[in-house]
Amino acid sequence: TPRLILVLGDQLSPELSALAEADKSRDVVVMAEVADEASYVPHHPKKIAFLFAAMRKFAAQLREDGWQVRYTRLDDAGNTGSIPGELLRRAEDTGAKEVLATEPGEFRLIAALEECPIPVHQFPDTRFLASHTEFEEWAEGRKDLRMEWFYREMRRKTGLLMDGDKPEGGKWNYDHNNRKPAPDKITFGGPMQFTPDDTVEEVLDLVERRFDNNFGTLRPFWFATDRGQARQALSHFIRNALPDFGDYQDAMLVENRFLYHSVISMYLNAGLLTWQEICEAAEDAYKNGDAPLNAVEGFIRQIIGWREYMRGIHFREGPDYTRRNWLNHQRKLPGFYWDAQTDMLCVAKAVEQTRDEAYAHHIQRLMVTGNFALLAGIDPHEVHEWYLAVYADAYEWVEAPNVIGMSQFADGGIVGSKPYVSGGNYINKMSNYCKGCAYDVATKTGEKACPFNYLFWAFLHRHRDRFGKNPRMAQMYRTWSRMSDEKRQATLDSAEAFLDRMSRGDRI
Ligand code: FAD
Ligand code: DLZ
Ligand code: SF4
Repeated sequence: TPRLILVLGDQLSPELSALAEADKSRDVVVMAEVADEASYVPHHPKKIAFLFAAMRKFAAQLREDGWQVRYTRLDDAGNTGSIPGELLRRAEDTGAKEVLATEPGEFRLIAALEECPIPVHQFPDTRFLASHTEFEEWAEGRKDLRMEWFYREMRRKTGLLMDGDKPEGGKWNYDHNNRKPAPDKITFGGPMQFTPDDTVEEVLDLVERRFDNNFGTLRPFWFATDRGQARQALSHFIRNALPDFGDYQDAMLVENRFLYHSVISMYLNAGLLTWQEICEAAEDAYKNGDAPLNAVEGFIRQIIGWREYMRGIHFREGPDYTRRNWLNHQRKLPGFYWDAQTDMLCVAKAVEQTRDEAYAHHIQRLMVTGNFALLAGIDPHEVHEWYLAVYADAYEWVEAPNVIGMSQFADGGIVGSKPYVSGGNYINKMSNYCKGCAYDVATKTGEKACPFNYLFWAFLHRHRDRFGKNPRMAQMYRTWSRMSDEKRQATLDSAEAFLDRMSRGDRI
């Protein structure tokens, strides 16, 4: 009898462990577009279209490679609407008695497979560099789980940018060369864009029909949807943007949505690219003299460092992680996260581009929308659901540690040693948003003042008992204490008035 081989929408890799365990001559691959997966959060239409198109093309490739594939389209009559439902239906069709799967990236789906009436064997997802056990062993007994130490182990393990047992160039991390403010001119024209083929067009029509009310613009749709295209997008980045990636990693510009970023996370997370091919391409660029060490090291660190580390945290912390709320923040997510109707230009621009592209780069996510939510005391679970819905690269294993941990400090300091909060001056330094903003970044209190300015101090004040003793925040608390009583009071009054207006739904 055949066995069923489950391939999920973010498991589009020929080297997938479930496929490696399977027997092509006997087993049947199951892939399914289902309502449950498409609606556990209101995903951005571009995210859904990308996954469905990439799934259809991957299924066609598997058939060409000699696999039997049962593929369910969202509109198929008989679609049961869930992954377990489709497994049961296909088991009935084929007589299969068991399922081989690769462990999903979200606990809710892991649990659903465990509870499935037909036995499902979940094999480890070997597309990552660090296994769960390896991360556990690294984390075991450590007081603080700093990414940097984990990253060094991953450098040693892979040999990437290693000179024997020493890091290339003598240092592990070249970030002090990075983080330059936005340049006047960006020489990179942005990520490679692809014209939709017939498969993609068909999916776009489907998504338009079925997910018309979701936040996000579907067309123009330009993502790569198969491995070949994703590789072209990667080469395009390596050749044209990687050399400047390090310098301008933290910059933001009104008129440029991508700067020197790779815009490959959605491909990597869905399985169209591997971390190996990405990192090797970057390392080659350094070895051939095409890209400087600070750029290549910084880029490789994001992938074998941050990305793997975040996944480790997710699986170590468990399913309740997304419910953590260490700072007890309760405010509702304001409507402008969905309609960009705010006078704060930095926030409006980040939301607009998120709506149009299902993409924002790291500093927009962290220091604009994330920073604002944290300063304003928004319920971190609501923030988490927003991020999970709106970005094409978002799956809980990577989104939750970034949002709950890094951005909202709702885990109490597992991912970060201090919260990522700043006033308007940081945004002003790294971007040109403030020049065109209705608020004045140089003003600290009152109607015209940049809200980030007073919210920043009000946040520190509100959480003094939690952060007052943090040595990395001592300087900020000293500055706050040195302000005159009137200035402190004016700051707190401005913050309160602003948050009241926000909660009332006034335009702010
Ligand atoms: P680049 O800047 O070109 O970086 C290269 C690659 O490094 C990325 O493609 C990505 O694979 C990896 N990477 C970089 N930073 C991180 C990080 N912090 N965690 C994991 N991988 C990283 N990334 C996601 O893949 N999915 C998410 O849902 C997600 N949510 C985020 C939410 C918040 C609040 C923050 C602050 C960050 C989030 N990130 C997420 C991390 C990061 O912002 C994105 O990976 C990055 O913006 C993707 O764009 P890029 O491919 O152009 O990245
Ligand atoms: C995100 C997503 C969406 C929108 N739709 C599907 C789908 O219809 N079928 C499917 O197999 N996977 C989909 N996915 C990806 C899954 O939600 C993903 O595998 C889990 O969230 C685990 O990371
Ligand atoms: Fe954002 Fe403040 Fe600058 Fe306006 S002034 S763009 S709100 S940081």
